[in-house]
Amino acid sequence: MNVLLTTSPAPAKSPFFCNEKRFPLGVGFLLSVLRRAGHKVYFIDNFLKLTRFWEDDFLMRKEIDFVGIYASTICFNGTKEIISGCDGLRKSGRWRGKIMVGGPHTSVDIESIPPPVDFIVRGEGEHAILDIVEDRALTKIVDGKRVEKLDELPPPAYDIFANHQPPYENTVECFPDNPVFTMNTSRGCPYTCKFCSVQGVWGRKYRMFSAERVYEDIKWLQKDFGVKGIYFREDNFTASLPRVDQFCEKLLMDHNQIKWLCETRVKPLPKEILKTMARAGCKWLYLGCESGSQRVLDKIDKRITVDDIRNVINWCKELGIKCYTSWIIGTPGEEESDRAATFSLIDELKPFSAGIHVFIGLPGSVFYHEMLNNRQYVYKDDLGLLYSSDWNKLAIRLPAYLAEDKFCPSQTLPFRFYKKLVQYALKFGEKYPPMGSILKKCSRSEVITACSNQLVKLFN
Ligand code: B12
Ligand code: SF4
Repeated sequence: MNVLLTTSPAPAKSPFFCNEKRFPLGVGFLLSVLRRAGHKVYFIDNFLKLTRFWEDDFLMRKEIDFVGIYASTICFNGTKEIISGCDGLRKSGRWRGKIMVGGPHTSVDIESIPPPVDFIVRGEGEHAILDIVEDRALTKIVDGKRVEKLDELPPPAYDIFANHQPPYENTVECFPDNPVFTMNTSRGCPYTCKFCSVQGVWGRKYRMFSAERVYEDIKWLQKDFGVKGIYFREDNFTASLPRVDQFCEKLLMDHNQIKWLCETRVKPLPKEILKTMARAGCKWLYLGCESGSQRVLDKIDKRITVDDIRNVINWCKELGIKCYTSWIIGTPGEEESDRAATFSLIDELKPFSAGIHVFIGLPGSVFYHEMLNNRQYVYKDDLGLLYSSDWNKLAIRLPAYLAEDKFCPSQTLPFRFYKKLVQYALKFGEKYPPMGSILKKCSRSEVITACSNQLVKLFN
């Protein structure tokens, strides 16, 4: 079969940062399993660059049998546009193929998928996509069977991504050399942080590629693609400490040791393992710290203490690992004193970088369902995202959400800027009514101009 896999274009404006353009590795796994089974694959990354392939003769020219679309909640309006474009071609009799949709959005809001879609895959796609393409799928909704032994999967189609035009982002701030490739080596997360939608998408069972396999893939990426660094772009790279230890052991014996960074929690992350990670080439950690208030950490079910945060950041400083720390303000039940504790902890610890994010209810998270059931929100947008009454007041992100330019202040904010920005945002936010009323009372363009002008002034 001829299969086109494609991602959905990013919205023009979003409260989420949509300018990081890295490999869509999940789609990469699907491309690889399809190729391994003998199908011909095509790939168009609309998230990277919008290509309105349904408006020309691409599907007919390539005799595409299936179009498979990666859908995320944030880009879902773009997904709908692709579906309607492909369905339009079918209705006009020009194309006869089938449409399938997968990705995180199908797991959290299946009802939103429009009727012209022939197959909707919830969860993992590797088994499901073969069942669909090889005519074994019996129902429209296919519950993707989990891949229990991830080592049995081929690596994602890095060849397609590495040679892609336009190119993907392949640098990270902390390494002088590039290319830096992303890897995704685990699925699921055993924790239940209430703001996080990962359990809604992946479940709590943690599955992973073995340390040996991760190491082998890195050697291959170094050899075939000249890769200089690896960014483990996944929810919880260190959830299995024995695997981290085995992986580091392999790297320690390697004369061509790769530099790497990963995303993780502060607990469990003992100093001993951090020492080993630093020796094995770990340069940077992206840490979900979330709050400096123990009351909030408990409320969001983070299962860490403020001292855990303190320890890890201080140890990393000693060991030469830079910390990008991520914080959330405005979670349900948070008070002014909790936020003050967060800002003062950031002030005390002075991490390399602090990204401060204003809470938005994401489908699939525990808070989302609580907010919906208790009507604890002032605004629900067209994607179903929930905004609490605090959102506007705390809207550090408001300028990014509304501004026309690319400036997104809460993303990887260098420490020297954060304090000024927070003070400013709190002051500025109070001048405006909550989000719901902004949308009703002001024209968007007025707010856009106000926000972007004032921020530009602040930074100049
Ligand atoms: C790496 C990453 C990125 C990368 C790459 C994105 C990508 N498309 O893979 C970049 C930096 C570009 C990115 C950007 C964003 N991301 Co991101 N990202 C991730 C992360 C950490 C890992 C993605 C991954 O590799 N997963 C592993 C692979 C195996 O899974 P997968 O990609 O979902 O694909 C599997 C299945 O979904 C399915 N499948 C996928 N597509 C299709 C298509 C068909 C036809 C079929 C049959 C099956 C199928 O099969 C695949 C293989 O099993 C996830 C968290 C997570 N655990 O997934 C968040 C995640 C996907 N991101 C998220 C968000 C919100 C964003 C952004 C809005 C940025 C932001 N500010 O947060 C943008 C939007 C990007 C987009 N294209 O939609 C959310 C999405 C939530 C939602 N409900 O949609 C997630 C789930 C994290 C979270 N907070 O919950 N992200
Ligand atoms: S925030 Fe991180 S640790 Fe918590 S549930 Fe989500 S992925 Fe797991």
